[in-house]
Amino acid sequence: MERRNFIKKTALSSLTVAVGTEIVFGSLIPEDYQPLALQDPDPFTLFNKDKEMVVLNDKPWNMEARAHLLDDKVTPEKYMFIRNNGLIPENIDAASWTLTIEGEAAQNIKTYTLAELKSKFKTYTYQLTLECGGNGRSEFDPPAKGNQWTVGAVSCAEWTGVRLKDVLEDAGYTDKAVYIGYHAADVHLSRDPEKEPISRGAPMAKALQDETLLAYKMNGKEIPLAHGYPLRLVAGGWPASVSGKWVQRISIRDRVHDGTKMTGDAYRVPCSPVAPGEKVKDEDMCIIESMPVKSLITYPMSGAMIKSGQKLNIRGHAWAGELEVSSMEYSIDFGSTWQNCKIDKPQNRLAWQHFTASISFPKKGYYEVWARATDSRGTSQPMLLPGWNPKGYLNNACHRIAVKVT
Ligand SMILES: Nc1nc2c(c(=O)[nH]1)N[C@H]1C(S)=C(S)[C@@H](COP(=O)(O)O)O[C@H]1N2
Ligand SMILES: [Mo]
Repeated sequence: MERRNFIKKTALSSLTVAVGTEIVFGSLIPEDYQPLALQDPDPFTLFNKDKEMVVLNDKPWNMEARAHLLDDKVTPEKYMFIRNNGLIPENIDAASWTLTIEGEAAQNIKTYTLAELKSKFKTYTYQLTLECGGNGRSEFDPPAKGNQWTVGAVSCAEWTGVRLKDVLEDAGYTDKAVYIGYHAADVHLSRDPEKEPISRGAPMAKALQDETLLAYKMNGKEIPLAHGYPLRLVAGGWPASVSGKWVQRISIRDRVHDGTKMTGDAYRVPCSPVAPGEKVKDEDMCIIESMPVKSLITYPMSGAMIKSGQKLNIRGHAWAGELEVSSMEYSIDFGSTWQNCKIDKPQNRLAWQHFTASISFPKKGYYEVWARATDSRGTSQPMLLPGWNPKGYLNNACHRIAVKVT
């Protein structure tokens, strides 16, 4: 009888408060059991996301936007995808948060508080495009393991912080420096404190770019918890995995950083093209650097209906990793012919660019609008799929929407 009285009275009363009504048979709830009503918190409320966002995984949390949700010129928090490799750190205290610069090629090991970073270094604000290396993975065949992102693992928010370059120069580094690697506060899914969920980085040249930030604000406010509060590395134009959230340490390495998800086949593609399904040895896989040219039609939604004789005004964004998008076109005949869109200059380097077009259709019926961007080196998006790769990265195929003219 003793053993059946599983739950303590005090615990029961707090559960009752949380559930908002009497828990009939509450005294029989096994110890350490969490009633369903308190499990699986609504992820949209939890992360301030719009209900139209799509949850791909809850352990860890991964969530993507749909194309039409990315219509804003600067992506608001509610439409920003979340990609976590581990568990979001808990009980963050920004007042005691520090960033340490260290590593084989660091002149000094130096630790800064957030307040020191903010007061010691000049502040910069940039719009920066962050796209997950696996965005578009769901279209590859044979399929690749991992989150089946469609088109929505991309964002362009406005980030404010100090330049990584200024901090690295303040700490000092030797001529042995080739790479930086980040170490962050998130927790491995196994909860093993010895393991890091992810620890990636970038060559010194990228680390020292003007736009590579240690950011403490997103869209003019403190960075939301899911996106790296209170301090985040932001390296626009590269796979977003380089932009370490919750960053606590930056190592200045004398070799290519070999942290978690830097080695093996992670965030790598075959150095030269392979046939779909082909096995590729790790040593024949190369680290992804600048992301490829890509675009997204954010208005209207696929499935738009318009009246015959009416023009359709489309809009969206285009980006090209480290490069600029130099031209933007659309096709209504499955890629046989292409017409120009109007494309704006980026707000700053590494920000996505906005395009518009006003489209006439020759007669009633079903159409698809395909959009194609070309970068400043003359490389265009592939119409259907780019080269297959084992991990399903870098799908920059033309985005398409269906339109009916009635
Ligand atoms: N510390 C830490 N940083 C991280 C990650 C992570 O799991 N932990 N995920 C990376 C990956 S793979 C991506 S695509 C981006 C996603 O950024 P977001 O969730 O702010 O959109 O964060 C990167 N930075
Ligand atoms: Mo990613």
